[in-house]
Amino acid sequence: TAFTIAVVGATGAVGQKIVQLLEKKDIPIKQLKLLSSQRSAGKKVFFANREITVEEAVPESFEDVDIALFSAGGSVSKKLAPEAVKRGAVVVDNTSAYRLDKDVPLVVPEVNEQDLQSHNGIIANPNCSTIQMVATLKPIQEAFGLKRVIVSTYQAVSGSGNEACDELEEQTKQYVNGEDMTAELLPVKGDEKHLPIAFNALPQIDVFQDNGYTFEEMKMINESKKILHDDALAIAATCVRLPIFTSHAESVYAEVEENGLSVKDIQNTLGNADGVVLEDDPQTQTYPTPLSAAEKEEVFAGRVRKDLDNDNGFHFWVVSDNLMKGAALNTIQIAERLIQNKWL
Ligand code: 11C
Repeated sequence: TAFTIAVVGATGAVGQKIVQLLEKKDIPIKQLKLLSSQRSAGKKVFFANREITVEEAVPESFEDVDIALFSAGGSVSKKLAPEAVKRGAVVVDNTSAYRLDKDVPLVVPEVNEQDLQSHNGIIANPNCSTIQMVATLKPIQEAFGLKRVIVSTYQAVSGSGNEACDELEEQTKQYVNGEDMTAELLPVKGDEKHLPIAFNALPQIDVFQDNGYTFEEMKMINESKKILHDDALAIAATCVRLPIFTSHAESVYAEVEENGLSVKDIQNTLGNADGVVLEDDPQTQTYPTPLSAAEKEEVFAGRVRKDLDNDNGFHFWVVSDNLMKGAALNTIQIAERLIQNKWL
């Protein structure tokens, strides 16, 4: 069987990657519908050597669609995902709109594929910084038990979309030309105050919550508990935006239940995990970086060390392409598993 697939938000940073990956991967496609806001409708996109015109996404767009991949912001998903489901489509949603809903599975296939079975038409794709972290935490949790996680992130501007990449480029030119940098977007689009990202580090991704954490930090915390099926997990996050175009990096501290483990135990566990590649050799300065992980499909881990004070604590470094495994690729992999397992 071949499937009719709709990509909502087809002209955005993630949508473009989804279209590229659909061309590369082997999901049999009967028809590809590229949908967007009214503003981007009419644009042409190349797919499999032919031009497809992007159409405005409306409820009727989803007639006869089997799988709808949404990546056009939470409000679009809230409005149109139920319309797609009503018309018989299964939705994989890349926004935060449904992630914490009880009847919506939140899935990283290597971690909790089985959760897909209980879907009611909508499956949520986790936040990019959550996906790469849980890909490394799951094998550790399974092998040794997981008590506490503390993570600090080093995140790329493409997480904030194509406009943020343009802003970083522009500010970089302004800075090296000795001009004042103009900041109109980051840390949060639409906020009153903006700060330059070029040659800077912004300890704010998304809006602040009442508890002093940002929404991005709370996404990492709440989504990880849900995906790892452990509401009692002790977990805290600090999310920082850096002037990097692609790939998020994370410094992760994980405290395990089992006593007496060595660095080798953690390295072996990460090295054997599905979708994770261990790059860890201080002797040869081998460790992943945002540039080395860009355009790759896997999650890369390195710098595994034992905490100097807590025998059950380990530190490591995790890097992955935020638009690939962090977004478009994980979305496609969810669709692939739904098809392979006949869970559509
Ligand atoms: C960022 N993690 O880097 C965000 C982007 O909830 O899917 C992804 C937003 C989301 O800004």
